[in-house]
Amino acid sequence: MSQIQFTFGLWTVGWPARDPFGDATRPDLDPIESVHKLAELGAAGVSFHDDDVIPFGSSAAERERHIERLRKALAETGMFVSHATTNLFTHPVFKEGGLTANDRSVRRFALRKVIRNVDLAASLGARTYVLWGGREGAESDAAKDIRAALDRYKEGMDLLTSYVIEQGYDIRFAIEPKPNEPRGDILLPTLGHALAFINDLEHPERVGVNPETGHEQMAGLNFTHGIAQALWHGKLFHIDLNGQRGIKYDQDLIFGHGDLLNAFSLVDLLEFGGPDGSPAWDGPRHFDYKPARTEDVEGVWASAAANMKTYTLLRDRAAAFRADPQVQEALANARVNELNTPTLGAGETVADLMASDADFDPDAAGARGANFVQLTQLMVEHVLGAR
Ligand code: GLT
Ligand code: MN
Ligand code: MN
Ligand code: MN
Repeated sequence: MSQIQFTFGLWTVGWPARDPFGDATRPDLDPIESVHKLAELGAAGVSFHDDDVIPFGSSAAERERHIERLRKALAETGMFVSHATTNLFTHPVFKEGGLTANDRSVRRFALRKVIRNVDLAASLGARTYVLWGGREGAESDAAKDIRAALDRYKEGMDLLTSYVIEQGYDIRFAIEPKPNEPRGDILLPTLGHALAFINDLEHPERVGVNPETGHEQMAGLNFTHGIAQALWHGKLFHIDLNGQRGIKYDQDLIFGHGDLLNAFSLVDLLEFGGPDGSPAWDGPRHFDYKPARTEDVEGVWASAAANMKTYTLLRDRAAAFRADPQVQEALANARVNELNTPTLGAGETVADLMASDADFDPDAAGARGANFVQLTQLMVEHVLGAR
């Protein structure tokens, strides 16, 4: 099987494990060293926020120096830029939002920050630019006019897409939904909200989604279903893989350390869900997780490797699942393939459909088992390595 391209956010391994209740448990890492370390571990690329490589408030000369170091590390390691994005959430200026802050001067500042980093992203060959609107939201229903906020979000997206088109950049934008945290309620809280919003943009073809496993699962949603729908719309532009256990704070666990069965079905979809079992997704397998606060720096690198190992193991398990004759039989028993047959025959009319009523016995069909559970059990046995 072909080599999978794994990529990591530089902020993931670089998280010093400061949380709302406690100080950092690890030292800050030099992002440039992280590029080298991830390359050694077998990753193919990295993603970054402007502030991950160019500390907020850097002078023009410092900025150039930081960019030069990154360029050099990428050249030395052969790593590519999986996506670039903007930090519109750490500095207090963004406490009430970036592109949708009530304060117009903040919105203008946020747009300048994005545009500056889009230029950098283009110069580094990035083809995807992510927008995670963690601070775009509110805690008070009365304090945010949601329709006006969506107008301003659209205004920002329209400006950015027009800008990359004018500049001739080969860049597409990917919106990353999240229901809450850090804001009490975030705008575009799920994949579905984001997909609907994209339809109303000036250049919808330049905008897709960057869904994160845990963010959909925080909303109680099935991540595999969400990714399948994003693929169906042709809107999966990037992906953030991690783990989450149910509806609670954003855990950002290692991939597979949350809902393992959902991780299995996701890998099966990404790797084998295309025509004739080809991959359904040809972009990078990108991890956005947080090395647990309990671990030291060595543990950080072990956790980075664990993401890739778990993904690869699940890919192998999914291949075995598909090759198992008993699974094939169970798929047939569950009529999985029949769903690909159009509901009406070629040339059939509504009258033909209505006339077919006599051929069908709803009581008999209702009494028939659908045979779904056997497939779940086979999936569990494959995941457990019992088959
Ligand atoms: C932040 C967030 C992630 C986003 C990153 C992109 S930043 O760490 O929690 O889910 O993908 O801005
Ligand atoms: Mn997250
Ligand atoms: Mn993410
Ligand atoms: Mn995150």
